[in-house]
Amino acid sequence: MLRGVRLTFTASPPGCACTMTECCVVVPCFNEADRLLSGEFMAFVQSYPQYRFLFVNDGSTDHTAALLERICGASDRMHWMSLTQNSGKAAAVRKGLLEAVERYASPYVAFLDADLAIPLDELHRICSLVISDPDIQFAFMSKVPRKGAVDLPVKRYLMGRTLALMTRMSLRLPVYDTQCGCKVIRRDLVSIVMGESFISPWLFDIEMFHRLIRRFGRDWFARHAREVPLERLVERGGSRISGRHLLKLPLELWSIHRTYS
Ligand SMILES: Nc1nc2c(ncn2[C@@H]2O[C@H](COP(=O)(O)OP(=O)(O)O)[C@@H](O)[C@H]2O)c(=O)[nH]1
Ligand SMILES: [Mg+2]
Repeated sequence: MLRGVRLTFTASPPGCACTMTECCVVVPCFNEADRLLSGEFMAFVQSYPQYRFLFVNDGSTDHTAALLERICGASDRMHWMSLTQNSGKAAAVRKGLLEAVERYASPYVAFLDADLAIPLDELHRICSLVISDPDIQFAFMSKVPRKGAVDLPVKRYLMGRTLALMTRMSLRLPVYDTQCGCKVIRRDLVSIVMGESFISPWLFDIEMFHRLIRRFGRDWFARHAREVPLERLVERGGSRISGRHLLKLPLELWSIHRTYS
């Protein structure tokens, strides 16, 4: 169910060929031809003129490119770009956000996993919160369990909590979950969090937090960043992260800690 929060709608600045939207949402896509719920994205942009989407095809080897071409042809607020070779989620999100800021005037940008495990009504909820409160410059969803609404498989929950504990020690911030696949940020902060390449393809979210703290400090974080617990999660399965990569995560976390501390 989509909540009826009204957003302010800003007119296009003179000389801007595109329709001004409040938020450009980047969706990294690696071999998503069978998983991408194109109908849901299309219905959402039709209902909510304040959003545009930029899909990043990350060197997919299935029919993702053809699918994106078809769905983006159906709306002037759905776009796609292609990376010539598979570069991993971090690089796809980074390139997508940099491109979004370059191409579109939206004051906010976001990213969202293609599988819509975090549904579009949740995206709308967090974006509405950010847009309506000028104090919030960065917001991130988190997977706090809620019986019957946010249920996580036990293995994933335990892994997530272990990672979260280590992350909290590294960041020295009272954050519950840094890894949820939906974050919204003000456009002027994109060059700070996305300027350099990331160390880790899957823990890059933690690097975003470190970069913000490095630039603005922890007090800024307390005032201008907001954690928004998910109200609904749709577990889709079919995770793209490999077992081999899971084993590498502690080392990557250590490397991130060493780099930013
Ligand atoms: N660009 C890129 N995106 C990826 C890659 N692997 C996964 N993704 C994207 O990252 C998002 C999250 O992937 P998913 O498999 O749902 O991960 P999980 O649910 O967090 O385990 C999806 O939008 C994927 O298409 C990759 O190698 N490259
Ligand atoms: Mg997923």
